[in-house]
Amino acid sequence: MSKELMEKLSNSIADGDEVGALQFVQEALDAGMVPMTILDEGGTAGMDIVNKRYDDGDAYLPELVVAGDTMKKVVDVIFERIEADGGVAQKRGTVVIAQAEGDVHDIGKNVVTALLGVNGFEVHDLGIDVPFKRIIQKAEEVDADIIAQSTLLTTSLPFLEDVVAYLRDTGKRDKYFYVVGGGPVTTDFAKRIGADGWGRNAFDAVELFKKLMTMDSAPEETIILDSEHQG
Ligand code: B12
Repeated sequence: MSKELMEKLSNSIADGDEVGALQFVQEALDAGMVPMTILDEGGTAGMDIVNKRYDDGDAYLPELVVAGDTMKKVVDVIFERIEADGGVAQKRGTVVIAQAEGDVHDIGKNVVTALLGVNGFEVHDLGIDVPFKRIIQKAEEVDADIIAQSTLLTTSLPFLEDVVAYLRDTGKRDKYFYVVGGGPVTTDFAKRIGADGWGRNAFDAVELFKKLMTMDSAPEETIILDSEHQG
């Protein structure tokens, strides 16, 4: 039953059918499904469907935009429910997060931001297409513990490298943990640029951030959290 419902949800997201998508999310919540499972099995799956259509030439950018907007509404409803279900624990740490320069994708980053928020992190989300120096400025301003960058575009990868280089060159590398994620950001890339952590998805991001907050200094090797490909 829940599989069928998740299929209906992912198809309505892929079709950009907001009314249908919100109805199926509500049905799933009413049936007692775990909100983050709905997001993963219905929401992210829907983005993969429209992406396949795009790759196959059966959908174009407008369809991606409409599907993206529908997904955002679904994300909002799910996080309203998560927040209503339980209060935030004690503050765990301060995070500055941004989508890399040149990149306007923000659904995945928003999911990470929201999940960190309900897990007790104070999150300063700078949005999309953010020049790396602005991220560092904000981290200084709010005395952040963790700087997190996301990108879905291969062409924006160099801007992730710039953050580490700039922090190193200005003697500030040890002040912050630096973590990265998003489609084209491979574990090898994260290791090569000397990031402190990499997470596959928003769940991994939360576990990664919690782990870093237990550490006094940067880990010797990049911490990789990948709940989808364990052992
Ligand atoms: C929706 C979408 C769009 C929408 C974005 C709407 C929005 N507001 O975000 C629109 C239509 C605007 C768009 C535009 C473009 N897109 Co687009 N888009 C997608 C699509 C289909 C889905 C992305 C998505 O939302 N996924 C769902 C979310 C929940 O998953 P996610 O982003 O991966 O995030 C999760 C993890 O990655 C991780 N994570 C993310 N960030 C972080 C950060 C940290 C620190 C951690 C630990 C984890 C983490 O956790 C998240 C939650 O679990 C993808 C294909 C795909 N399946 O990924 C293509 C895709 C990303 N787009 C692509 C391209 C090429 C473009 C365009 C250049 C197209 C064009 N010709 O104009 C433009 C880019 C414009 C720009 N300058 O940025 C390519 C990128 C290829 C590449 N590697 O460079 C993709 C992969 C499609 C493809 N197969 O070619 N796009």
